[in-house]
Amino acid sequence: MTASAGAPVLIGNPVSPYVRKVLVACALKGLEPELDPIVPFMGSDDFTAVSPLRRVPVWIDDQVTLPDSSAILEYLDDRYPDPPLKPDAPGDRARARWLEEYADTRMGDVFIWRLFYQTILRPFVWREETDQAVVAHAREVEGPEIFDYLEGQLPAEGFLFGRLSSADIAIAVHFANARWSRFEPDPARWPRLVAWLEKMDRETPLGPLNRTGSKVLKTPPADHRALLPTLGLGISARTWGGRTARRGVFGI
Ligand SMILES: N[C@@H](CCC(=O)N[C@@H](CS)C(=O)NCC(=O)O)C(=O)O
Repeated sequence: MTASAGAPVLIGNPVSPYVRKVLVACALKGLEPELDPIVPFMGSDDFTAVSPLRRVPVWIDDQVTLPDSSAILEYLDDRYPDPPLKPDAPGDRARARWLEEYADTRMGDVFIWRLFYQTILRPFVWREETDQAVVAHAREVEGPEIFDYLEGQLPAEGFLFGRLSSADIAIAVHFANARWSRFEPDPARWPRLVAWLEKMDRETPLGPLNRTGSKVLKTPPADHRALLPTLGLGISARTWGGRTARRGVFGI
């Protein structure tokens, strides 16, 4: 199904790291999608038709409906190649794909499904108690393992592959959600990681988008559609949002 002959639509709100990932790519390429800022788990019945896993982001334009951030970035890079989001050399391109996959899956597991889910979504969406053992394990074991791995992958300075790439974006987006869950890398233990994060915040569209996400997080969902245009983001006429939360297809 393709929906819009006009501006592309991006379903999802900027609190989601995967939605910010797509918004960073759009900002770099000069694209201005209209947002349908639904809260995860709050999609309508129609949402399943565009996102069979009932996850955001979903990109809808005159050519495709795509329910996955990496597929969306590949598509945007094919259709709007300037500036490219992948490095040039085959080895670098392969490593960029791997790091993006690592960010989407493992960093998503730990920073979204353990920390952010347990500390913010679980109490506020499901009215359930945080599982403190899960949070402690993420903070003490799993998060530091991720930081160690990234510290070994990052260069002494600059972006991962010289110019900014989809791998930098996919990794960096998770850190705002970790920070909102009160978890940040210590610069004394992970100096490259922290210096690179500061560069991402300072020199790429991620910095302003993280601040947008932070404002959305502090705003009741009913007011998100009114808030986002005041922060420079367009809103779609149609919504795929529903009135009640329902468990995702993975049972979370
Ligand atoms: N691999 C997907 C992951 C997307 C994802 O996990 N989105 C979360 C929000 S941050 C979601 O929609 N969760 C609701 C659910 O799983 O039911 C991507 O890269 O787009």
